[in-house]
Formats: sequence, C-alpha cells, structure tokens
Amino acid sequence: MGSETIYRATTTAPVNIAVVKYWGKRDTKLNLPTNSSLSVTLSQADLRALTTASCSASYTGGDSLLLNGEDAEVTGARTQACFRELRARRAALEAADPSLPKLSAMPLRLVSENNFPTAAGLASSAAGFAALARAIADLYELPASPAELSLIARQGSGSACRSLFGGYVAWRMGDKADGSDSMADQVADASHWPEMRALILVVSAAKKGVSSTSGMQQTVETSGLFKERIASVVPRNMAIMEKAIAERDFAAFAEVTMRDSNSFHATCADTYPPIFYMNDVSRAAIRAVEQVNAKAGRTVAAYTFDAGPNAVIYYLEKDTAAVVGSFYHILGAVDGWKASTVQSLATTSA
Ligand code: 2P0
Repeated sequence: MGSETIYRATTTAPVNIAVVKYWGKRDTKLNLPTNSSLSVTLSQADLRALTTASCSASYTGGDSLLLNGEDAEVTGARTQACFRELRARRAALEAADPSLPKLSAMPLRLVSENNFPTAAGLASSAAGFAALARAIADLYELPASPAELSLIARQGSGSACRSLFGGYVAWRMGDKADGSDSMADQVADASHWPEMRALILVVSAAKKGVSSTSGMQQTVETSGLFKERIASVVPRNMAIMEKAIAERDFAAFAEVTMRDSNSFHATCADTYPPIFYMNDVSRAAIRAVEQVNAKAGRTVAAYTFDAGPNAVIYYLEKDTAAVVGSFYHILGAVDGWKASTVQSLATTSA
C-alpha cells in the first residue's frame, strides 16, 4: 500500500460513576492512587465518548486531537504517556513481523466526541481516555485485554481505567512502584444486576472551580481526615460494597454509596484551604433522597457527588415511580434547581 494509505479505527467508551471514590495519588506521574475505588458503568446509549484514531505516512504536522469539534492539546504528559505506551506495543509487533506496516512511526489523528454536553459537568475524561486507549489499540491491532488497556488509560486519567469494563468495576490500587498492578477488573457483569438505574441531576453546567487533579493533591498534603479515609474507611467500604453487589443488596449498596460520597466531601472540606464541590442545590438533593427513602419506608435511592455539584441518584427499576416522581416534586420548590436530567440504564457492557 502507498504512503497515502490512511489506517483507521473507531470505538466508543462509557462514563462510569464511582460509588467508592478515587481521591488521592501516591504517584502523580503514573496516576497511582492512594486507595482502590469502585464504580458503575453507565449506558452508552445515554453517555459515551466516540473516538476515531487514524494514522498515515501522509499526515503532516505531528499528532493531533479534535475534541468535540475543537483542536485540543496532545502535548500534555498524560496524553503523551498513552501515545508512548501504545506506540511501544505496536513497535514490538512490527519488530517481530517486518511485513507489518510501520504505523508506530506515523503521526496520529484522534477525533473524539461526547454525546452529552461537556458543560454538563460530568466526568468526561474517564470515557475520553478509555476511548482513546482502545481506539489506538484497535488501530494498531494490539492483542490487548481490557485489563491491559486499563493500565494505559489510567495514565491518561485515573478514573478512565474503570471505563474499559461494563457493569460493576473495581480499580485495584496495587502496590508496585511501576504501577503494573494498578488496574481495573470487573466485579460483576451488567447482567448480574440489570435493574440498576442512574438519574443524573444537572445542578450546574458551570465548570468546576478546583480540578480533580490539583484538588486531590491538596487533600493528600493537608487533610488529617484523609489519612483515616484511606487507612480504614475506604477498605471497609470496598469490602461491604463488593458483598452488596454480589448479593444484590440495594440497601447496603445505597448506604455505602452515600457514606463514601459524604466521606469524600468531608475530606475536601478538611483540605486546607477547603474545597467545596457541592452547593445548596446539591444539599437539597441529599435531603430529597432522605425524604424519598423515608416516604418509601425503605432505602430506594442513593445519592453520590463527584468533584462538582451535580447529583447522581442510583435506584432500582422497580422503584422508578417512587424515586423519579418524588424527586422532581421535592426539588421543584428549590431555588436554582433546573429539571435537566439524564436517566440511564446504569449497568452496561463497555
Ligand atoms: C472517582 N473522581 O472515583 C472520583 C470521585 C472525582 C471524585 O476520579 O487526575 O479525573 O485525571 O487521575 O480521574 C476524578 O479524577 O483524576 C475522579 P486524574 P480524575 O470517579
């Protein structure tokens, strides 16, 4: 084939929302976390990144990325780490089989789009780096498993390693200095507990004030509460959560989800200077979940908040009317509340 040949691969990757949160790095270069975490992968019909990777000897101007229609930076250390890892694996294949085209030497072009507004403040870096890693791996025809790709995506953005799997996914922190054991694994397939649903309440479309990357390092450096969180709170939450998922015990799943979100935001408040991601509408959403559960006489809904004010409410399909209807009714009276939501079949295959 001539030098004008364009090689191309397209893939999608889903968003994941953690129920036991990642917050803190022990190695900022390799994105190695201070604790394990666990998430639920959301439906790609609702939220996903769609990424095409291509390469050609005819491409000029080096590597490039078009993100939601706009030129984006590829010179950042994290993107470069992903490119380097994937190119090295391709180069090894080319060295073993000289008949293969030398894709590893060609400039890469990435085109990526989210099917949800980036302004919604949802964790888009997780789906984005997971899709980037898999699109290039497919382009290079690498025999890489989701676990191996999670090692690469992790270097782009920590939470991205969990978006290589569907269903219920753990990111095991590992203990090796080179990060070779800090990767994701699937705790349960989506089909194990398919009734799980997520309601995403878009409280604010504003960009968050403190980025996760810098916020978590400020927490690691200054919070005493954080030490307790990584030493005992998270290990306990991981154990209870894995059991709750195995037993499809929604009440236990919900309690750990809410406690872990509270614990994470408490360590943010204990950071010096403090970091506040939730706002008055977020807190109204917490009260609304408490009211919905009290009215039902059992736990039918669980809230969780990431590094921003938007709420994600987990519930089971059978309780849709009780949860979604009541929620809108209660929050309707809250000043600043916008009825902008995404409802998702939470568990999906990646
Ligand atoms: C999580 N978050 O487990 C937690 C909960 C936010 C709060 O993972 O620096 O964008 O790219 O590794 O993955 C957000 O942090 O941070 C995050 P980097 P990332 O989902």
